[in-house]
Amino acid sequence: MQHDKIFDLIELEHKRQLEGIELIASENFASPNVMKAAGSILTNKYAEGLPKRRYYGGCEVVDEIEQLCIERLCSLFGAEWANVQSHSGAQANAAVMLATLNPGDSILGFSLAHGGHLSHGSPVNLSGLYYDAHFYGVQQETGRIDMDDVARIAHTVRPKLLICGASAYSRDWDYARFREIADEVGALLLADVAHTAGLIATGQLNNPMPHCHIVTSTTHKTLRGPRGGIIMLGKDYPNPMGKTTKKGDIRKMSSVLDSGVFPGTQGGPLEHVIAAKAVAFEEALQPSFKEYTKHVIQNAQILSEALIDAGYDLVSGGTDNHLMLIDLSSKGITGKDAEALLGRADITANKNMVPFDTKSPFVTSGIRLGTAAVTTRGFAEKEMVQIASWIDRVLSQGDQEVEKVKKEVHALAQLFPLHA
Ligand code: DSN
Repeated sequence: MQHDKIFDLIELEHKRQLEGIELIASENFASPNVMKAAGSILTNKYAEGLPKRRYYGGCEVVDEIEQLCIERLCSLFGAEWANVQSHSGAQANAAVMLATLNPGDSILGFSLAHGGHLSHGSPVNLSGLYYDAHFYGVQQETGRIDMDDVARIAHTVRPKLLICGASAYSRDWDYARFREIADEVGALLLADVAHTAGLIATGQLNNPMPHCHIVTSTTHKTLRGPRGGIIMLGKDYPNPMGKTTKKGDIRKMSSVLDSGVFPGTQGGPLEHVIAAKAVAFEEALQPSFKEYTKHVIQNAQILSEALIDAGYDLVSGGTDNHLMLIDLSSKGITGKDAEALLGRADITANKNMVPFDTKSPFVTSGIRLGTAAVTTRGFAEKEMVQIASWIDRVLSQGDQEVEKVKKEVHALAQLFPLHA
């Protein structure tokens, strides 16, 4: 059989992951078992529908796999119901909106320019094109969301769907207050915990499940699973159009959400990925995963303090979770250039808008860093302090330090083999 160049490229990417330092806040390293399931023969199977209610024959085995995945996810988060078929977090959000809103209904989410997510109403995303999207942001002085401001905007906009959750916000969320506001204006409350899911599941951060009507997430960030999305129902289940109904309406709500996924936004589920999600959820139920998530937050705090000591401005002055946003405005370097310089030293991070940024999303004034991946690798306090020092050397001295830092990065990475 002819050799396929794709496998050479996969090996090159493997080398890149082994040799460098991964600080992209939305990335992690899935376990060999998660990757084994994701790369399995389950990719051959069509299974449109839900366990025991499929449109194809031969689904007896994948039914068991998907059912186990749902059960593990519900026990991980204390959820009453879950759908594990969404191919991604953005698609999970699209499915929720399709299921619960009419085109043109108003939604209120966290501004993308302040750290929110594309799928929460950005004008270039389906959520902003089909719905009437409004936004809350952070306060300029504190870099934090002001809940009185959220309430004020919600009372003006009267959204059908209020969304909490972010891609670049380093502080925890007050889900209880969000719920009060949602109840005041008659909105459904959606928490998208894509970034913080693993930290929430192990009790390191506030839990949205008792407060939010619907919770979506990805499975590949702090949850350390395969790339994918999930939808869960929390404490109560109002009917899909936001009218008040008695508690216990879970069957109705779950069935509209199921339909939002299939046939609303997707066809056949990826049963190989669902199997990999099930493996990851079982891993996340183990005590060692709780220890891991504690270390993720400790490492983020050590890294953020070391950066502040080195003279860097962090939005909101620090972090409660796994990520931080460096505002480089006072350093005379853009996010774009910082990302490129760090990349040449094999330190991978991403440029990111900071709140009230004067630069475009392609340039930006910020860099976002996260500790989920390096913590999986085994990095601890000493390595975090070292990373802060490398970032400072590269960003403040530029070209002359890049090659030297790169050698040091490779030397450290060799000491922490992936999946040793
Ligand atoms: N692109 C992801 C992130 O980096 O946060 C969110 O979808």
